[in-house]
Formats: sequence, structure tokens, C-alpha cells
Amino acid sequence: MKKRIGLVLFLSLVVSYTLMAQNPIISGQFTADPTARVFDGKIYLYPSHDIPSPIERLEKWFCMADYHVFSSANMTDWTDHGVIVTQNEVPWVQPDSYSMWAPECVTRNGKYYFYFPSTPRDAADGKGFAVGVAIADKPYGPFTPLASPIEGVKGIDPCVFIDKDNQAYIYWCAGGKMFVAKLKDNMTELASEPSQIENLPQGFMEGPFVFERNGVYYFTFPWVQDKTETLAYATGSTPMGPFQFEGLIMDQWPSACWTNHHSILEYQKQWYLFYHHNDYSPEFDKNRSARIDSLFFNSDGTIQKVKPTLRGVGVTQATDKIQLDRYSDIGDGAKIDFVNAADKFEGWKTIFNKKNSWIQYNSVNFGKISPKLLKIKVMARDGGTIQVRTQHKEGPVIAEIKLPELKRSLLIESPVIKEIKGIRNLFVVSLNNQPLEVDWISFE
Ligand code: FUB
Repeated sequence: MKKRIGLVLFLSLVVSYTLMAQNPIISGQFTADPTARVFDGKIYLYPSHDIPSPIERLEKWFCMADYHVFSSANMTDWTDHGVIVTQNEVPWVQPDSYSMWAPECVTRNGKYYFYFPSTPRDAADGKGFAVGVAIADKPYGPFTPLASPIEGVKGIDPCVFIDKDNQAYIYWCAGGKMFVAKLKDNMTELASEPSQIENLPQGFMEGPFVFERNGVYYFTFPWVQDKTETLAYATGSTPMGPFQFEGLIMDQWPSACWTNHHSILEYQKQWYLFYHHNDYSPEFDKNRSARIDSLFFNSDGTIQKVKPTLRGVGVTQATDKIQLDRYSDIGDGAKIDFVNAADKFEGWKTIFNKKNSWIQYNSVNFGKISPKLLKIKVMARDGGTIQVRTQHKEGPVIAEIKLPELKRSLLIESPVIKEIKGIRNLFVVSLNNQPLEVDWISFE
């Protein structure tokens, strides 16, 4: 999967990029702890910005100097609006602390309030966290940080929930425990003493995220049930609880990423889970990347467990690069690997290792006019044959490409032999035992 820079706007010093992706949704930089919100009909994504540490102290730990904001109207194409808050420009933040951890953003009375934890200048031993606020007139800034953090909030992972009666609540965590307090109307001061959220299961937890649906308040949180973080939830009938533990939204990672961190929202009548994994940094789990998958409720309001996918959400245009390595399903003999191990942001390729190995990629939009041409970026050291099918893996063949010996990855074109329109699932099958490596396919 490769970064597509479709639009580069130079507006004084602000640079916006359009990136196209499945899971992970943003490439070219790390994006952890994704808080997603709907503002003005678009999704805005406020993640932490993990970086490989420039200082020795944090070489093996979380390291974040600033925040970007991203937006999307289709959950496939994301615009990076650039840096909105940086540690060097917040008066109360210790400027070399690299501790701009999981943020939050909400809107009220036409203003956007961006909440972020960081280490204060006066922190004992240079450690500890407070939570600050930066305010803007637009969801993408410019944000002006307040001079001091919120008094009474010592901890990380702020989440703000505004109830139907307009009362705002702030949730955060400290030492693996969860806290809540009311916010004043100015959104920058506490209106009640913090109280600890009780009745949650034993074990480390952080990253609270609260939302309401059908009168039920969902208190959701990363929770270490066994070895690493699951995503779990409890429900209650008021924003401050009491909450009753319900179960898991996502299992712990089978591969090594200790954290998970999420947000949940409804967009165009579908619910989504935003979460993170260390896709672009498999050897170091403090460099994470945001993902999205669909989330469903049962009729009794409980949440169905979400299975993480690489395909993610959204429809891919047939004329875009279809990154098969972000597959919906994969058969025996096919696997994925990085295109360039030295620069993992270049993404992945699919390797077909034997006859009848296949990969499935769902929701490709062919529109109303059937394409004439299939383009495939492929390497076939000993030649081979590839078929693109639709409906199922033995379904109608829409293109068959006989590949000569290709010692490096090249762009090959082949006619589309069967009409294909609308939104379809694709199956790509290798007909030989010779190994083939496909970077992407596209239609014209
Ligand atoms: O990103 C730093 C920390 O990792 C967050 O604050 C936690 O929720 C965990 O994701």
C-alpha cells in the first residue's frame, strides 16, 4: 500500500495532504490513540503522533512532540491539516518532554476545544501529567492553547462527553484508574470534584471513551484482562455511572502491541470503531497507526465484538490503486510482506506462492461504465498467470494476465474481458506454482 499525495495545498506555512488508505488509515507518519468526531458532516481524526525518539531517554518509550488533525468525508481519503498543537508552543508544557499523549476534541457554541495531556514545566522529577485545552473556531484550527492546564485534573487520556442537557463531563485516567468530573460551561474548568469510576473489573485500564445511544451511557476503555490491552465496556443510565461491566469490544492483540486505544462514533447511520495497532512498526510497539472497522450493536444494546481487519471500511474506486494486501480474506499459499523493509511506509505487497493461491478484496466501485483495461504492478521472476474474478473465488473471470518473466516489479496492462459495474468484491488468483508479487491493481 503506498501513499497517494493527491492534493498538496501550500497556504502560508500550512500543508495539507490527501492520503488514501485502508487499515492503517494514515501512512507516512504514526497515528496512535485515534479520537474521531463528526463536525460539519465530516469525520475529524485527532490522534497522538508517535515518533521514533530523537532523545535517548525515550528511545524505548512513547515519544510525541505535537498533534496533527486529519479529516475525511468518505473514510477512505484523509486530508492531513498539519500540526495543530506542539510542545514548544504551550506555555505550561515542559518543551522537551515529548509527552503529548492521547488527545480529545469536542465542539460547543461554535468553538472547538482540544484537550491534551502532557508533562507540566513544574512537574516533580520532570514526570507526571496534566491536561490542557487549546481552542479554535474551526475543527482544524488554528488552535490557541491556554496558559495553564485544567486545575484538578492530574492524569492522561482525556475524554469529554456533552450530554443532551448540555452538561459536559471530562473523564481521564491516572495510575490505571478512571476518573470523572463535570466541566463548567467554559469547558476549561471543573465544576465538580473528581470522582473515581467504580465497579470496573480488576486490572490496568486507561483511555476512557464515553458515548450515549438510546439513553444508555457507554463507558468504554482499554483494559488488561490478560497480557495486553483489550477494548472493553460498561454501561450505565447516567454519564457519571454507576456503570455495569458488559464485556469486550475487541480482544487483545495476538501479535505484540501492548496498547490499544479507541473512539466510537456513528457516521451516516453506521457505527465505527477507531483503534490502533503497530502495523508500520512491527518490531517496536510504541510507534502505532490508526485503524477503523465497523461496529454493530445487538438489539439489546450490547456491542458485538469487533474483529480487526486490514480491509477496514469505505469503498475503493476501481480507478484507484487497489491495495490487495489490505485484503478482506486470504487463501492458503498467499501472504503479505513489506514492499521495502527499509521504509515500511511504502506499504505492503501480496505474494502468491502456489497454484490457486488467492486473495479477496471487497467493495470496489466500478461505477456505471465498465473498465476496458486492468493494470497490475507485479514481479514474476519465472512468469505466471493471474486471474481477476468477481463474486467468489471461482466466479466469473474479468481479466486474465499471462505474465512473461519479470525480474523486477513492472506495470503490466491487460484487457478486461467481462463487463463489470457497480460495487463488487474482487478475487485475485494465481494459476501457477511460480511465485508472484503484486503491489497493486487498478482499472481504466
Ligand atoms: O499514547 C500513549 C499512551 O498509550 C496513551 O495515553 C494510552 O492510552 C496508550 O495508548
